[in-house]
Amino acid sequence: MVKTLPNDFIFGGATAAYQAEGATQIDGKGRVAWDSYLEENYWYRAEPASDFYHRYPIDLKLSEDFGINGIRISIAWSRIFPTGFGEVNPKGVAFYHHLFEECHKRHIEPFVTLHHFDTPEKLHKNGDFLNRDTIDHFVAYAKFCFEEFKEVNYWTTFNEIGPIGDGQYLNGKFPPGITYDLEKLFQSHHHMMLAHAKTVLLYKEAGYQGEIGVVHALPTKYPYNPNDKADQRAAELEDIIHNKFILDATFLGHYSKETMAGVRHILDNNGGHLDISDDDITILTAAKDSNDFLGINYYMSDWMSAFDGETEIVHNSKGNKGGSKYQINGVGQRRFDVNIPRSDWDWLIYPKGLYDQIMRVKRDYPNYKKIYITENGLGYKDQFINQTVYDDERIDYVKQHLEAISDAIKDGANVKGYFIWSLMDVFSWSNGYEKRYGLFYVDFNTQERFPKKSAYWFKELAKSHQILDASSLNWPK
Ligand code: BGP
Repeated sequence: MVKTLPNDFIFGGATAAYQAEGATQIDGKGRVAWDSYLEENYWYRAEPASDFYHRYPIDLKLSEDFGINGIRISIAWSRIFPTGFGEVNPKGVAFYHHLFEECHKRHIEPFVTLHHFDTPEKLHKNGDFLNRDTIDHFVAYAKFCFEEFKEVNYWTTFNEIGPIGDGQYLNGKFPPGITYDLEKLFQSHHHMMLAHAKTVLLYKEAGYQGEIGVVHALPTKYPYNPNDKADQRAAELEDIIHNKFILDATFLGHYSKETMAGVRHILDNNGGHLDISDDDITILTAAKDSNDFLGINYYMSDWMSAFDGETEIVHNSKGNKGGSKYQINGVGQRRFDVNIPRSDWDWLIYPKGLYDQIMRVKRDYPNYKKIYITENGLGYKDQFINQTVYDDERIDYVKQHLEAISDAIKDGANVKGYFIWSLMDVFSWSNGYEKRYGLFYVDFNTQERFPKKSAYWFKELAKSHQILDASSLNWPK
């Protein structure tokens, strides 16, 4: 039987300022840590990206034409406050007013993220979110945006506090490129969660009419051998690092006994000590019931076995299947010898993991209110043929994940929308322009857009709310 999605469901596309806008050095934008980091470590740059800074009217027109009624956009902090605080840059403010106006003109609801990986360079150099001053600067920036952009109805504080910490302090693929430092990882998670909680409190206390939430990436973690106690523990510990620590902070307002026991075990093995004060917990507790929604980004699951050897993480950034390695002393090792399809970048494709993750939030954090799937999609080396991309693999990936969402809704979860990553092709933080996700193909030389087969499929989906096969699609190519 064909599965369906509710009438009021949002069919959205997701973007992020740094990956989409380009225009990094104009109109008063301040530098971000990524500007030099890409130059020093990668083969691509944030220019031209998808030139969204100039071409957003085209992308929004296409979105409307293809049935999309929601868009995730992030504000580049350093367009508003070039150094992270102090003087406001009026051109940055004007740009976002125009962008939001165009969204509404096209009947596309903007879901606006305040921070999507792009801390201003000056704050980054001062320790980024390891420095508690950054929390205050973030809250001040958020306050400015709430006052200024009254046309925004949906705010997200942070995109993916988990992967930011991973990239910065665990696998070292994000600036400042530190590896295997689990103390910094948890401390940064904690400070970002504090910044989130303070911002939510401020928003609610000021009585703004819109909604506010946070977006977490929640990859589901399973034991490699489900009957092996040590593998079960490895999955639990991995889950604490990537999911449970930040979910606890969001919805419990403290870190549960099991979470803290896991964190202590991880830090005993890897060194480190956390600074979490009673005052911090008071703030988290005060905010825990004020999240209007949780955004879940879900791409993959992992299978874990116990591991006590030397920590080593190898990132497969070029899409050479089989190139990844991930093992943390006293935590576990990711296993790839499982019978699960995987992408060229070694992401294990498991739609049931999304169902399980949604149901876990419903079960363990019953004060979650509602969920949007704020990112999901397939990174692929698209072939551009006949002015389009025959991306049946992507359609199949999205279809299976939407079916998992439909099942979760049937089983009582309150999921209100789905934003495909990504709306149009953008570059990938640590994998460049070759890893494409978009509904709209972008020729990065000319910046022309071409709807892929998946865009036509998504249009049908948004119209009918039925999750159909790619083969049933009637499309012009
Ligand atoms: C999420 C980010 C996005 C996007 C996506 C795909 O972590 O929020 O910005 O990049 O993942 O990941 P990647 O680009 O690494 O393939």
